[in-house]
Amino acid sequence: PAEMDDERLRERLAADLIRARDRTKQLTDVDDTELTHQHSPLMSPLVWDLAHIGNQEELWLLRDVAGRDPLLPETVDQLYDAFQYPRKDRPKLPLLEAGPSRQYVDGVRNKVLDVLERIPLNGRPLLNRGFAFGMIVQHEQQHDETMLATHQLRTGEALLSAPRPPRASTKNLPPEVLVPGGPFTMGTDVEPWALDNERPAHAVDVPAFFIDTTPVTNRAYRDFVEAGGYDDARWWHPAGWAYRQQTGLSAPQFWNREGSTWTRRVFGSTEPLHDDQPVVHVNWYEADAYARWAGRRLPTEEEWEKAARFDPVSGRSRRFPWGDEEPSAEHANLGQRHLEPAEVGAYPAGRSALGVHQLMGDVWEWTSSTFNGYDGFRAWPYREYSEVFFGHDHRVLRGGSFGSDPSAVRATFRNWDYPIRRQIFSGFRCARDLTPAERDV
Ligand code: AVJ
Ligand code: FE
Repeated sequence: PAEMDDERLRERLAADLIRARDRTKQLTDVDDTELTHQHSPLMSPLVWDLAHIGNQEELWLLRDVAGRDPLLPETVDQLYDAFQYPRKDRPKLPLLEAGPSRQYVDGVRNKVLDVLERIPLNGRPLLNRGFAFGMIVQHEQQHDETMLATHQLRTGEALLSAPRPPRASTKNLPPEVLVPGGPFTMGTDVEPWALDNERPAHAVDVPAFFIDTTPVTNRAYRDFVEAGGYDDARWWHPAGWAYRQQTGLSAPQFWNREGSTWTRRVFGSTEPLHDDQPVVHVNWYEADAYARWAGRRLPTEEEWEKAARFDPVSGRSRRFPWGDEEPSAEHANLGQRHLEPAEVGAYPAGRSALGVHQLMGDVWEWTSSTFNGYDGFRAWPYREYSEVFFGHDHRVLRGGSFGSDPSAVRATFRNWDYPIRRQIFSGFRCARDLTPAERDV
């Protein structure tokens, strides 16, 4: 979307809207009981996500951009405001039923495609380079990832299928990569669809550190489990230990021990644990405890972004680890092309300038940082996207998962969640400081 003329931009936006909707349809192509049932108190019924997708689209593209009147009565409209009712209470609300929800989102979309053909794309800041449409594409894709997590939480037979992810093509990678000290540019002023919390671009001086070449694997994490890591308070953040005691967590979500072998439930089927895939469905406390056990730590958000974007030759920050081109199937496991992370070493073409692999896709990566605005942050276009979440105990996740669409992630993208959450497609990689001897070199 950077340097396109208006005609091409319109085509691109329409194509992205249609692609997002195809995915939404796939995720909601279930019978009415499945659609309206709540599969976990952590999640909305799928029918809420569906109508909420249409409602956000109506709010921004029909009411705001095109000046149209609301399509739903106020009493129904407000049910789709995420801040009115928590997820756990949503199934009890007088929501639109399955059929009317589908009709509503289709009706909104038809009108939006009409608006997109006519509206001047440079008339207002909100429309600059198609931002409002890009924001709505990303919003739909974000809820699609949320609905994908709901599918993973369902019990019963799988409703989704996809080909297996690629196997590792590069083995024997060095375990860690040195990221040299010095300033780099974090965040962005130019990325056309960047959300407010990714802005502004600013220099950050990051001392030298080592970062894992790949995300932590099931094999490595299982060693922690089998070494009794869940029973040793030494490795845990105090709040994490309290949570672990209270809940009895003993392994990542969806893991099962059968005798001496481990299996994992993946979208309705039970599979052997794949040693070389990144661990997924761990919360921040589990990631933090593993890192301490391994004599390491989680990277800060600054460190993660420097490892992903910094090009030591030009000194500039890239849009993606591999360069400025949009993600393709060779670069990263994104876009729900597969329903699980790929083995580490499966995406050599997606490595960063410094040689760090699989920063984008596969699993969201927990960082040690809490979620806040960068210096110079300005809420835009609405405070409820980011600002209302600042200053709480949310931790930042980076890089996107196999369930994140390429249109909704980039190396500046910031996700966040509570440190106890693990129904998201979350994993991590570790980092460490240089030893005194390494510092002297
Ligand atoms: C950025 C993924 C934390 O899904 O809760 C969706 C995105 N904001 N609707 C979320 C979002 C409003 C948000 N995350
Ligand atoms: Fe939303």
